[in-house]
Amino acid sequence: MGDTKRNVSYLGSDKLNDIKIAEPADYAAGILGVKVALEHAFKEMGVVKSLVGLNKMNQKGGFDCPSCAWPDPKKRSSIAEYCENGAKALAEEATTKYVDRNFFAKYTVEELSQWTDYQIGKSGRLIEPMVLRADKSHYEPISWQEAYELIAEELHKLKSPNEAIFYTSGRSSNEAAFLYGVFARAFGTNNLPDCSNMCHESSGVALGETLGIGKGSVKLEDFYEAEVVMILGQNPGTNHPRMLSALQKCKENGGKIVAINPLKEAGLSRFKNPQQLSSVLSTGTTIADIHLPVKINQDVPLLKLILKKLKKLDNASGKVFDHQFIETYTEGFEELMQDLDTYAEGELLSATGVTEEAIDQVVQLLAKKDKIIICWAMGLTQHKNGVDNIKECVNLLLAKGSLGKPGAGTCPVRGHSNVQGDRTVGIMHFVSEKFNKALEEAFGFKPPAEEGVDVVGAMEAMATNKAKVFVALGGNFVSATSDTAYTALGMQNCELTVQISTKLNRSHLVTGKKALILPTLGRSEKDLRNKKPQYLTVENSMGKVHRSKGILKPASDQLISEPQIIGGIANAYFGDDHPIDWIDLSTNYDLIRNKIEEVIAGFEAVNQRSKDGGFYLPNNARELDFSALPNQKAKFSCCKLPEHQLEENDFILMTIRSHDQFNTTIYGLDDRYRGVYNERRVVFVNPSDMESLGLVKKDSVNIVSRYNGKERIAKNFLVLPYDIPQGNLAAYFPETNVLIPHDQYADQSNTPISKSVIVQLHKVD
Ligand SMILES: Nc1nc2c(c(=O)[nH]1)N[C@H]1C(S)=C(S)[C@@H](COP(=O)(O)OP(=O)(O)OC[C@H]3O[C@@H](n4cnc5c(=O)[nH]c(N)nc54)[C@H](O)[C@@H]3O)O[C@H]1N2
Ligand SMILES: Nc1nc2c(c(=O)[nH]1)N[C@H]1C(S)=C(S)[C@@H](COP(=O)(O)OP(=O)(O)OC[C@H]3O[C@@H](n4cnc5c(=O)[nH]c(N)nc54)[C@H](O)[C@@H]3O)O[C@H]1N2
Ligand SMILES: [Mo]
Repeated sequence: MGDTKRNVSYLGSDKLNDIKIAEPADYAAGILGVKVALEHAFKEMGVVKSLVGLNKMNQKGGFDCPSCAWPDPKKRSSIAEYCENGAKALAEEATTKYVDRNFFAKYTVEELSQWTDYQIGKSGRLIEPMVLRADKSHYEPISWQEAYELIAEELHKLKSPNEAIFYTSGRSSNEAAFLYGVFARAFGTNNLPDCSNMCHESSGVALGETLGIGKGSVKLEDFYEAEVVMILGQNPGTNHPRMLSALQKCKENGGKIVAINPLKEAGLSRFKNPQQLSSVLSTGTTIADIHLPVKINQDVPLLKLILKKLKKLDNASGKVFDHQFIETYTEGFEELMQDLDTYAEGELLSATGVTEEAIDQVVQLLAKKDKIIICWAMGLTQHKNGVDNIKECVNLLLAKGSLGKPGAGTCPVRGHSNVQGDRTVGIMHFVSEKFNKALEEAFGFKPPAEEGVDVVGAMEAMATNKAKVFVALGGNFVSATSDTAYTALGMQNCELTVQISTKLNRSHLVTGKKALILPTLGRSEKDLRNKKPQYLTVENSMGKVHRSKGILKPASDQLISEPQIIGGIANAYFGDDHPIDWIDLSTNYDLIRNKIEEVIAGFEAVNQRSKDGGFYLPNNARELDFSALPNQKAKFSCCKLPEHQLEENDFILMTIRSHDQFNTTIYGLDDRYRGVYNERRVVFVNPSDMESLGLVKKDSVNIVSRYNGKERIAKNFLVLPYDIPQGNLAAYFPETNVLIPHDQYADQSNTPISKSVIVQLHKVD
């Protein structure tokens, strides 16, 4: 399967395990969550390291949880300010299993590539730099200096700087990401694709265009005051568990929660707060007051219908929409109202698949309230019309005047713990004149003026031999991107692929002709430079920058930090007499922060303020300042309905996360909340669809997509009956990425359509 040039597999084994199935859970967290968290931690790190590490996670003076980007509350819990999945993330990073030179001497890359992602990840932490030389079958040790020189040599060989690609994943720090972006531009390219191209890029585009800032407007405290929180396309119980505490507080203060999701996710049903004994012992807090089981990608019709119904009520009373707010701060309201008139209610309703009664409950609720927060994640962004999905959310908030006041606003819930910060400090493939000018003033070189490639552009550049060197600051490009076969081909076309990583993953095995593994310190580990402890900064999902300082002993004394690695590469490339002193910068991170302060607005006195508890970056939407937008007004948008050309037996598949994974890192084989144990190769199907296809529980199927005449197959999945809308399917990624064509992505944002893949199920006999 998946054989490529070096004869490696880009998919790994598809053998099935002995699956166990139970009823889906009806509550999240609770004591079982704590038990599972500690089991993972103790198994990977041992008891002492677990307790030391967990005790410092998300606490003042400690390190930022490497899992999601949810902010820390002002008053931290004395028991534990982490969640089950944060503990799993730490366990994964601070594991006491190591991948050393003996490991690589024992297995060829071809052998390792046959393993599952789960087996690969569980082999342990990377602890020394390794090289895979051309035509060799094994990785071998290499010194840091030799590794830097190899990279410099390959970069010097390129005909154009645009033949190199510098990818970033969102675990990096502000300091590392900034230095990396400076290096790429000094080298001469804006080829800076980023994991957020596959993630919240649609949010960035939609919010930038309508509100003048590509980030959310709310602060954590807004949740405590909100009257209504709407959660669309997000599974916080698994992916942002600490958000449940904020929702619990919202409910205690009288707020209502509306979940809009094809699935009735456990975390949106009930929550037993593990930090409160009373909560654990009781039935917990009901989270969603109303759940609208919308069909996949029918959020636009649903939001249009809600707006249409609100409009009718407003026509009668004049009090449902905030006309003064609309008049003062916005443009395009009349056009939107006229556009809504062109849609029939019945047409919208039948597209959503939701009952009118349930929608009316939401309309009644929204009609009377104006402290409304809308939260969303990948269920909205990863569609062809991902940008429109978010513009419809903005329409609703603007019409209600629900922005720039306590308890109201936009909340794109970010993925990786510093994905927002990386973008803030300059990881972007497009050109900002303001940024380039500031960079030129701070460093004295002229940054390239030509736009670079994003993730889908990078995939194409490599597959068509336009790029020759691929460097990744974290992440797992091969498994995370769409169209695994195409990405694998592109990686193998490269002369050199370089992975700066903490853990072994498939991108170390499906490589260029030559490949380097540059192991780095994790968030939780102490970073000493010339015996001086260094700290890093990160930005959370709500635009607050704060300090993160590792406290655990590094997994090996060969490990160095991301800034140091970047400084080493840059120094080898430019030489010692370059005007930028890369070694100095990467030895004392205060110096990098000084430069960030010079280049990026809002970082004034960052060295001082990041130590003093952190600070919020400027946010014009929060301040209702739309002066940077074309007419100095926030914008309503008229969006079209989504289109799917379905043929007989076609389904729409969403590729989602199980409870036991962090993107391509597989913590375990269970998805406890959905009642699936010991297997990831499952596809969730509506029982009536199973009947019409003649399928029974645990039948084995291949999932097949066909776009532009090309068939793609994900083999060997077990059918599970599930409460999912008819015509819709769900399965986990990365196993299903092989189905998503590289040229199917969202308009404007280029985010792969990971949540609406058209597929068929073919029974395997
Ligand atoms: N433990 C853990 N935490 C994580 C991650 C992880 O893998 N594991 N990943 C991190 C990252 S990078 C990110 S981006 C976030 C991801 O966080 P989420 O976006 O919550 O992750 P997904 O599993 O992709 O879930 C998407 C949700 O959207 C719903 N959905 C799918 N399609 C639609 C649709 O068309 N409309 C609506 N309304 N809903 C839809 C699905 O049923 C599912 O509940 O989590 C971050 N945190
Ligand atoms: N089909 C489908 N595909 C998807 C998605 C989906 O919902 N469906 N979601 C997309 C989303 S939202 C995202 S964000 C991308 C994620 O894409 P990536 O960010 O590329 O992938 P991750 O799996 O998060 O990367 C994990 C690897 O990062 C490395 N790592 C971990 N911590 C550190 C660190 O501190 N420093 C360094 N240098 N390396 C570290 C480890 O080696 C680990 O193996 O995947 C996308 N792909
Ligand atoms: Mo993400």
